[in-house]
Amino acid sequence: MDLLTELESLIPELQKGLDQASSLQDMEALRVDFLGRRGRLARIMAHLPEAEPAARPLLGQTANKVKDGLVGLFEQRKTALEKAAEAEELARFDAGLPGRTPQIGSLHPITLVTEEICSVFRQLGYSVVSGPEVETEYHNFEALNIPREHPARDMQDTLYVSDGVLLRTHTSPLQVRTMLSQKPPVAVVAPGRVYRRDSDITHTPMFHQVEGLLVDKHVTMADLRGTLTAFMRSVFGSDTKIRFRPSFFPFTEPSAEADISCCMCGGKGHDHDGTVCRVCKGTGWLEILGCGMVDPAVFEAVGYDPEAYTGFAFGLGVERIAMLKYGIGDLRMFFENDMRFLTQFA
Ligand code: 2NM
Repeated sequence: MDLLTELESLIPELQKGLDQASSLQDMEALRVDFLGRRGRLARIMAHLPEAEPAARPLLGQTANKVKDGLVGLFEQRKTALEKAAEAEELARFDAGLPGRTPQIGSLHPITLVTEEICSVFRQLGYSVVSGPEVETEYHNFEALNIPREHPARDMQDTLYVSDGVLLRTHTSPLQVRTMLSQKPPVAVVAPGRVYRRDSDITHTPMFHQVEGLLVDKHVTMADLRGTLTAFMRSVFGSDTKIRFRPSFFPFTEPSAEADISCCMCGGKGHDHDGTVCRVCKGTGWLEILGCGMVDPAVFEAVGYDPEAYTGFAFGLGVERIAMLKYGIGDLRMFFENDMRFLTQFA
């Protein structure tokens, strides 16, 4: 067979091969066989130098046409196969199947309770403030009238970063910063993480606090009592009983602790068959927060005139409030991030 006939026969031969090809892999095998570097077309063209010089231009032209023809046939068949594959996939696709439900997260109970507490005070006109967790000894202790010899300032109780720098042990430095940067009247709540060198089943080295501060002319202990009573009834229910007991804090005078009637046993201290309440231990009362009238020494430290202004402040632990509110018995629940626990707050 002469070269010209051989060249021209490639087209129908490829057509036959393509008619039998049923996959993209078959196609690739054919492509290598016909158009590859050692394929049929290349092998025929290797004989070109043996042809009569006069026949070569026609052979060259024909080779180019055949090559274009082969490539065209490939493209045509490939498009057809791809279309068929797509159609098959669409036939398998069931638009009526339910979608995959994405997992949606939920807020951590500590976030929920912090938000609830802050929103009560927002409604009372307070602003919510935040600030650094790494604090100076001045903002965390000195300005709050906590003396050098106070046990809280001991390396035993406080996590020091360096000399005079520490992880805040309460959120009060935020109130100090607020008072240093603005004149009265001041009404703020300060939520956030606090750190203490303490770790056992009922203490974690990091926990959450909300503290609040109101400073103005003529603020009295009646304002403290009314405000904190309204707050505690909003979080624990409007028929919650409240009592204040005297206490001591270096930054308030007088100071008090506020209790609510036990939200587990309703203040009775036991259940219907006389079993002692495990939450209030039979007392009928639960300690909720510490509070007091801001000590004049704190006002002096921040440059407020203690003759002109008075104020009240309070502080509470968010984990404790969340445990009482939701009946959680183990502090470690908040830090383990067990999905069985967390999804209950969705
Ligand atoms: C408490 C109890 C009583 C308190 C005082 C202040 C400040 F900055 F105004 F002096 N902030 N927080 C305070 C008062 C905190 O926590 C149990």
